[in-house]
Amino acid sequence: MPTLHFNEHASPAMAELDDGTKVYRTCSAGIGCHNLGCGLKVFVKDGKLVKVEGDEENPISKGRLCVRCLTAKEYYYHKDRILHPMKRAREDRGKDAWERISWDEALDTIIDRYRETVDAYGIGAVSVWCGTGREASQIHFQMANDVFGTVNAVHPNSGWSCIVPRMAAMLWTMGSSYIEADNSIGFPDRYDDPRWVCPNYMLVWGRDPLRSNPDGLFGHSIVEMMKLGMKLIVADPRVNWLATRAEVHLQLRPGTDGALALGLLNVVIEEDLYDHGFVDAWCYGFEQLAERVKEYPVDKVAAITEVDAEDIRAAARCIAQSPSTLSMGLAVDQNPNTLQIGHALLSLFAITGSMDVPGGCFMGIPPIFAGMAENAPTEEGEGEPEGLALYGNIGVEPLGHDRYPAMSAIVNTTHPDATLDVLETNVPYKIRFAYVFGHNAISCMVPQPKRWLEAMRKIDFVAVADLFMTPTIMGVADIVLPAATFFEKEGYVSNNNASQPGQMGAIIPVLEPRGECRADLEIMLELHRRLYPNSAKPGWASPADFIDSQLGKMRDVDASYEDLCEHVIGQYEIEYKKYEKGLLRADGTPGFNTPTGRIELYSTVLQNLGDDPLPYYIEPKFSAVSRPDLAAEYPLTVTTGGRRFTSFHSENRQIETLREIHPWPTVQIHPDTAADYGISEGSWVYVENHLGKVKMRAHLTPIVKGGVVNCDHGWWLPEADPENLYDVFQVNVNQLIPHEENGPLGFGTHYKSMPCKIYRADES
Ligand SMILES: Nc1nc2c(c(=O)[nH]1)N[C@H]1C(S)=C(S)[C@@H](COP(=O)(O)OP(=O)(O)OC[C@H]3O[C@@H](n4cnc5c(=O)[nH]c(N)nc54)[C@H](O)[C@@H]3O)O[C@H]1N2
Ligand SMILES: Nc1nc2c(c(=O)[nH]1)N[C@H]1C(S)=C(S)[C@@H](COP(=O)(O)OP(=O)(O)OC[C@H]3O[C@@H](n4cnc5c(=O)[nH]c(N)nc54)[C@H](O)[C@@H]3O)O[C@H]1N2
Ligand SMILES: [Mo]
Repeated sequence: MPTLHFNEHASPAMAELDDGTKVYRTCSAGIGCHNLGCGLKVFVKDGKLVKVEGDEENPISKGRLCVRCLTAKEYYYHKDRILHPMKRAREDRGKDAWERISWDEALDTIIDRYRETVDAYGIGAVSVWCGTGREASQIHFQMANDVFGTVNAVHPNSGWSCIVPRMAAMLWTMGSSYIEADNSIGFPDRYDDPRWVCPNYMLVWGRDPLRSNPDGLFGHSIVEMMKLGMKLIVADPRVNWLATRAEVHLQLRPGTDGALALGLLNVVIEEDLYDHGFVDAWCYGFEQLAERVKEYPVDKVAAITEVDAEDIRAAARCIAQSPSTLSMGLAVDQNPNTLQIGHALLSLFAITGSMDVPGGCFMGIPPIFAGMAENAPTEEGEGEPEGLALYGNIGVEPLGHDRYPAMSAIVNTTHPDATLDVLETNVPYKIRFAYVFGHNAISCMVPQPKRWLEAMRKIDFVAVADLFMTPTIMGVADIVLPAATFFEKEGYVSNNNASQPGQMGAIIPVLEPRGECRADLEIMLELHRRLYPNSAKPGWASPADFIDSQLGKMRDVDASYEDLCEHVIGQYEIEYKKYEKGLLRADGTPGFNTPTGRIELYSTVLQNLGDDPLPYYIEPKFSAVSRPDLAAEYPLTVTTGGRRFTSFHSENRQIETLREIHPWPTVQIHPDTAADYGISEGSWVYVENHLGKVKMRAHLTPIVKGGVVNCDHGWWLPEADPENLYDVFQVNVNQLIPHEENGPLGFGTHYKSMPCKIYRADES
């Protein structure tokens, strides 16, 4: 039985209008996005892009589209797109001194420099860098391993503070891959399916899904479920749209999430609101957890978090009404307390009987079943990444895993912060070669970006593939490759690699590549061909071939790229209550995929990794409580990164319509706080702390908590001087974020809770 469901009544993948305009149905993989696969109708006439609209027949987005896709025409035709490969002499790094070259010269140079590096210094000197949410990030680890033969895949997000800490908590304590709020995404008739139950409550924690559509949750599905009766509890220092509609808004002091989560557990256990049957049958360590949460009585938690004690009690009583569900976001990761916050929140939903039930928290298929471990070699050596095997790198650990061994247990990249240490010290060895794709470190991902810029400049050779020039390219690259948009290439989108129920959608090339642009996958296959001319590796002949082989590895996805192209989108279901049916464990027995076979409220995995097996609270390291000395000079708290519709990280800053909507880097300030500092609406201000300062425009709004300011992230000014790196160091808030202040196992950091002061720019 095929598990991928295609709607046989849907419109064809392409229809022709009377005037000859072709209307293609396809899915979006961006203009930078989280792989949800919003449905698009792309209107093309005489080979020219006319407009993009939402596809009403897409079962997830149902015709809705955000402003980034609606302005995709501006993006595709933008005058600043990189259209040809280019080179620059190493001594000209930082200068706008590019020379156009052919693809052959670009690829040969990359290969020559790669071979020279490996011959002279060994494979360790090679690194492959990537960001998030684009095709490149789908293939990053695999290409580092297979094509470049290195274990040093770099994703330099301090403390891997994006999804990975949440996934670690999910895997280690619940034995699950990604756990998402059940929004009936896999059923063709969605909310009408009788197997689905509407959650009583959704706890939205440090996430703004209406804007971010993150990690497999199409934000608007929350609104759809609210219309069906679901109520909200929101934990966020800002009154975002969802918070204004919540039964209880827990407007916590940034970074105190751990205390709040433990306080909620305290109420649920103290008031006996938990599901005794489920706890007795399926949970491990309840007594110890109950002891631990006694350390977090509500009044103490209220004092730590600045949330009213009655609100904490009220929220806990709501959440305990099973089935309820959890939508937790980036604020969980961007905190050194991250694993404990994740563990505590998941435990809350476990003991109240909302784990893996209809309308609860949907447990993902463990990686062993989901094809996510695709690059793991078998015992026979089959499927070993060609490059890794050639260089004897099988089993070698990426940089930084000696210091942070827990990283190895969840992800195949170097430890982000340890990577900067290696670059700065050349210990244990110097990194000399970097291939970078889909990633703009200096504007967006790294904290203390001036340090990273200097450190990356020490790398002997850097090649970057991107669609636009960026501060990172201008600062460090020697070769630039022109990347293709999703209009110009083959691809697919899936919900967490089919470990969650959801959709599998085709990205269909509907336009000729502009200039000499090429898809990242195509570039990688070409490098592979040139590096391994005798390779007959199945699945590496063409992008479509590669996509077929990827789909083939996913559980039960019995479709080819051609099938996807024909039907545009398919959905697949995954069962509820998998723990009762033996669907979570490799041995096929009922239970959870943890060492004890139960949900581990007391985590034997965390214990083995050297951390406390029970959740606990860490006060943010630079808060007024921890550092009164800093607070004297920097009395406010800055939180960063709340998503905007108009940008995907540092992308889209050159799109005129989007800049018209949101023209400048902005800091949101409560009007009372602004009045204290004589700041008026629209004025330019500095936000500063002991690490650096940044200039932004003030927006006075009561949606931020008093004493807290919220800064945009990912800013640079494409219109500014390239040789001043597009003013990135005036506007990139990451100058206020510290390097390597991670949690005990190396996860999380302070992107969302740092001290600062704020003053008018004309006063400086
Ligand atoms: N202060 C603060 N900093 C943050 C965050 C925050 O909340 N606060 N969020 C963090 C998070 S969660 C993340 S994931 C990181 C993201 O950081 P990054 O993933 O590095 O994101 P971008 O800066 O947008 O860089 C992506 C680059 O890829 C290019 N690009 C787009 N599509 C393609 C493509 O198909 N091929 C190629 N080759 N290039 C392409 C874009 O033009 C852009 O230059 O930022 C982190 N930084
Ligand atoms: N348009 C757009 N969409 C995106 C992205 C983008 O750049 N633009 N980036 C993508 C990526 S890579 C990611 S990881 C996701 C992230 O998307 P989300 O998980 O939604 O994360 P954010 O938007 O950073 O923040 C969500 C909320 O956290 C709140 N918050 C701030 N500090 C704290 C705190 O200390 N505790 C709590 N509980 N809440 C806090 C903010 O006020 C904000 O409302 O979005 C993805 N989607
Ligand atoms: Mo992210």
